[in-house]
Amino acid sequence: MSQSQVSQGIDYYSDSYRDSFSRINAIAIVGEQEAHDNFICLAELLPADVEELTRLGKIEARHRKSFEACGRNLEVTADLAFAQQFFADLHHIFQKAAADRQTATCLLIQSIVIECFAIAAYKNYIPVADDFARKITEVVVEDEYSHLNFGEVWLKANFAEVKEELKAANRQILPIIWRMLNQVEPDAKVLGIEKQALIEEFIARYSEALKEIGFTTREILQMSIHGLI
Ligand code: Y39
Ligand code: Y39
Ligand code: FE
Ligand code: FE
Ligand code: FE
Repeated sequence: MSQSQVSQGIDYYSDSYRDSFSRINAIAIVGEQEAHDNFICLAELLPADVEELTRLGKIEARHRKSFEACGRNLEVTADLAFAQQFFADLHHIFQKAAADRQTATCLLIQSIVIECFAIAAYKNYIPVADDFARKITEVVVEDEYSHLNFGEVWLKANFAEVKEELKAANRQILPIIWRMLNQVEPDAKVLGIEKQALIEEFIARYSEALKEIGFTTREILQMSIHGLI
């Protein structure tokens, strides 16, 4: 791409764009690495699905490489330490749930919540991305829908046994996602992504997933409110 690509009023090579991109790009890189690790961990919890989960883990590793290329293309050094911090709370909740063999909680974190977060972010990034990153993100977001599907199918098949665990996990996780959203907002805005649009897409994807798993509309509303309190 040309060094001076400017579209929709965004100067991809300005200092302020590249400063914000160093954090958002790092969130995508570290997020994809976390997603890889989480699917490998889930493969141990769900031996029956080891092949499929290993396959999903490999796709996440490929996503990480794709986003590393997006950073190189803009000559940005990703702020990986910032991103590790950004994911730390979610990381530790996942680790503890895995140690306690709470498979449904682990699936809710990775295959539902983080995937909805990824879809909300990527879908809103595509229209404002530079040419190189846009093409990459269009491919990545299609994969994320299939990752979401894996969690939906498993949790739906085991709904009666995991329902209460999911409600408790939702209560623990949503406030963290909300904090993450607020933390990313200023940098997302510099990239041309509005917080309102992120929230709308997240809630749309998340409620759709909860409905698919088996929750009633009333339960979904209750669970959303619990995320706020
Ligand atoms: O399953 C996945 O691939 C998820 C880990 C990835 C989430 C990455 C989140 C990126 C958020 C970027 C913020 C843009 C506003
Ligand atoms: O009403 C609700 O369910 C809100 C608590 C939940 C937070 C929504 C967080 C949206 C995060 C989107 C992040 C996309 C990068
Ligand atoms: Fe991914
Ligand atoms: Fe760790
Ligand atoms: Fe994914």
